[in-house]
Amino acid sequence: MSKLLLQAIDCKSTARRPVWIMRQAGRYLPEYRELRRRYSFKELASSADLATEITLLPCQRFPLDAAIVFADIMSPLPALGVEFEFDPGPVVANPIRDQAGVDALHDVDPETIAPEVMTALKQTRAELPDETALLGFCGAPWTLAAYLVEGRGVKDFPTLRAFAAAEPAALDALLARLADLMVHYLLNQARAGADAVQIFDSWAGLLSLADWERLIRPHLQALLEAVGNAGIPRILFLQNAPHLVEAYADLPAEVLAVDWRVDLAAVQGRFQDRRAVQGNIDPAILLGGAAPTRAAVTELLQRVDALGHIVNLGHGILPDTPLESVEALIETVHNESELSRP
Ligand code: 1CP
Repeated sequence: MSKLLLQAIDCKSTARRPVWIMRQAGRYLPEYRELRRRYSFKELASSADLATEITLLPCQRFPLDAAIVFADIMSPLPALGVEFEFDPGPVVANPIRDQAGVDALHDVDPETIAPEVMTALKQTRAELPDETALLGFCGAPWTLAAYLVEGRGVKDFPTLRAFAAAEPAALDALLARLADLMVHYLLNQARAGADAVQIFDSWAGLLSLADWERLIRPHLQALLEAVGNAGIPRILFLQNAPHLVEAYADLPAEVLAVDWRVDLAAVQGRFQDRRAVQGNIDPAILLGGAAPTRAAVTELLQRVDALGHIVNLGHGILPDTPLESVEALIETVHNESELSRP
C-alpha cells in the first residue's frame, strides 16, 4: 500500500507529484453549499457523520492524493472550556486578556478532546481508497491565541499584539496550555487514523523575528518535537510571514508549506538534507479559470524540483473558485511527464 503523499513527505521519488488543496472541503463545492443550506457550520463540524461525508466530498469529485478531516482549528478548544460561535469565522464569547483568563481555562482529560473529530477520522479512513492519505490538523498555538485574545479574526490583530507586549507572562502561559492541548489532540488524531498532520500557523507573521523567537518559537518547537517523537509526519504551514521563513525552516518538521508570496524553489534549495516542501499557487489565480491555472501550475512544476514536492495552493481555496480550475490544477500535475516530452 503506497501512498504518494507519504512517499513525498519522506522525499522518496514518486511516479508523479502528489496534490491536495487546503480547505478542499469548503464552499466552492456545490455539494457543500447544499449541505450549508440545511445546517450551520457548527452543526456540520460537530456531527461526526456529516463531517465524514464532507471530508470525502472533494475526493469523490477529484483524484486528490489526500483527504483532510473536516473540522476547524477551534474544534479542540471546548476541552479548555472556551465558548465560541462562527460568523463566518470564529467569534469567542469571553476573549482572554489577562493571567486570570488563562487560569480560568479547564484542566484537560486528553480523551475528551473533540471526540467528533476522532470518530470522523476513523469513519473516513474506512471509506477512503488505500492510496489516499488521511490528514489530521491543528492550529499552531500562536494562531489559536490570536482568536482567543482578539476574540475574532481582524486585520493585523492589534489587541493580540498589545497583549503580547503588555502581558508576556500571560501569553507564555496561554501558549504553553495550547501547545500541550495540541500535542494530545494530534496524537489522538494519529491514533484515530491520520497518516500525517498539518499545523496551520496562518497568523505566524504578526510579530517581528526577534519577538517571535522570544515569545512564540519555544512553544511551537515543543509541540513539533512531541509530535515528531511519536513518529507522526508533520507538515508545518505558515502564512503571510516572509520574514520568518528561514526561522520556520529550522524548526523540526518533515514538510514546510508556504504561501504564494514565497519562492518555493528557494526554500527547497535551502534544505541541505532535502526536506519536503508544499505549495504554493496563489488561490486567486484559480478565480481566473482553467487557462491561467494551467499556466501557473506548469510554471511551478518547472521551477520546483519534483523530489519532495507536494503540490498545493499557498492558502485556502476561495469560495468563488470555478470547479474547472480545480480540474485544471490536478490535470496539469497528473500530466507532468507529458509536459516534459519534446
Ligand atoms: O460558512 C462556512 O461554511 C464556514 C466556513 C469554515 C469552514 C469550511 C470555517 C469557519 N472553518 C471551516 C473548515 C476548516 N477550517 C477546515 C476543514 C478542512 C477543509 O475545509 O478542507 C480547516 C483545515 C480549517 C482551518 C482554519 N480555520 C484555519 C487555518 C487555515 C487557513 O485558512 O488559514 C483558520 C485560520 C480558521 C479560522 C476560520 N474558521 C472559519 C473561517 C471562515 C475562518 C477564517 C476567517 C476568520 O479568521 O474569520
